[in-house]
Amino acid sequence: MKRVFSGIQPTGNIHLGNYLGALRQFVDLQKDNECIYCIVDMHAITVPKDPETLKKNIMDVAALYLAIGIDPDKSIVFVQSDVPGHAELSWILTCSSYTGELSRMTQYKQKSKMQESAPTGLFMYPVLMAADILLYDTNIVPVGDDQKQHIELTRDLAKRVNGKYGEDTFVIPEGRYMKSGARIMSLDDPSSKMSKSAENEYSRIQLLDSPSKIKKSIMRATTDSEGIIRYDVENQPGLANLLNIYSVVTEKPVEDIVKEYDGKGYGALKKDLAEILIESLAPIQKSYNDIRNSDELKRILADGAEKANAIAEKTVKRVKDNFGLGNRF
Ligand code: AQP
Repeated sequence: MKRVFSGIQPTGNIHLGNYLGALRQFVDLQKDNECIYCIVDMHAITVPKDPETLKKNIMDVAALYLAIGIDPDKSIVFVQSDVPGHAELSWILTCSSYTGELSRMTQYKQKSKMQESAPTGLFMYPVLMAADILLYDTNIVPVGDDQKQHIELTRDLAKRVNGKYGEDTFVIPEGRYMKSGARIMSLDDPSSKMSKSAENEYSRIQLLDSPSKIKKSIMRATTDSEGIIRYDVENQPGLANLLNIYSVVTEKPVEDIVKEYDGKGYGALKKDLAEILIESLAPIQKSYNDIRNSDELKRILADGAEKANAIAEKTVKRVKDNFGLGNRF
């Protein structure tokens, strides 16, 4: 059995990109692997957060994890800051990383631009992410396309440490990306990815959106003035994004959808896509509402933290031994 690890930030507004790019694979991977799914709250504070909102968002993500089909009897579900090993390993890895490689990270460059002095947490984000993954001797990391660079950095750090401190220090993980859906674009600007923090709420479909919000977002989605339905990412990126979403959700090939809507216009495609999304998100929303306020949720997270901690402690001990740290060998 392979070990799978991934996480999502409790920053609210979990959207279709998060679902189709990452969360969807979390469920499938449970069948044949030992899965560990984390709510990465320490990543969320790289940008200051209101404590009450953060607490609520953590429980929201936990409920969503279960609502989409993550089974706590099969997978470990827990909150990152409940396991001290993440912070501990993050420091050890920091000492093997370089400012040059961290400043080349695209996400850091995007999030820190326009700021005279960027928050250090934002800069260190990829090292904490590497610690999250390496702490569990992870083999597979299911993530969206936008995380490829961070996964490569994790692999580089692990190999660098292994070369210096012993090949048994870290297991080298691999990223797992969806063939389709790995990058869902924003509905109002198809040149950037769909994102939780975008100001315009109609730029994304959130998993808990009402039917009317879903309809509005899709009907308003940016397309083009060509008026011809075809899949052309370069010249008709907005339409291509809608076709992509349609294809991933219905599991129909894009070419079949293009044929089906030939001559029908964008309006018909958008109307049907909105209905499809409303229908496919309804069961997730129903289970979410059943689970969100149950006492069971806290128990599942406490149980998950205990199991995660048991694995993490062993890794931290091994890594500290290899580095010559501590006095409890
Ligand atoms: N648009 C996307 N398409 C496909 N996958 C995506 N992911 C995010 N956006 C898309 C994947 O979702 C997982 C969880 O993401 P996260 O919450 O840890 O962080 P993120 O990538 O920073 O998400 P957002 O929505 O883009 O948030 P903001 O706006 O705060 O930056 C990851 O596996 C990610 O690849």
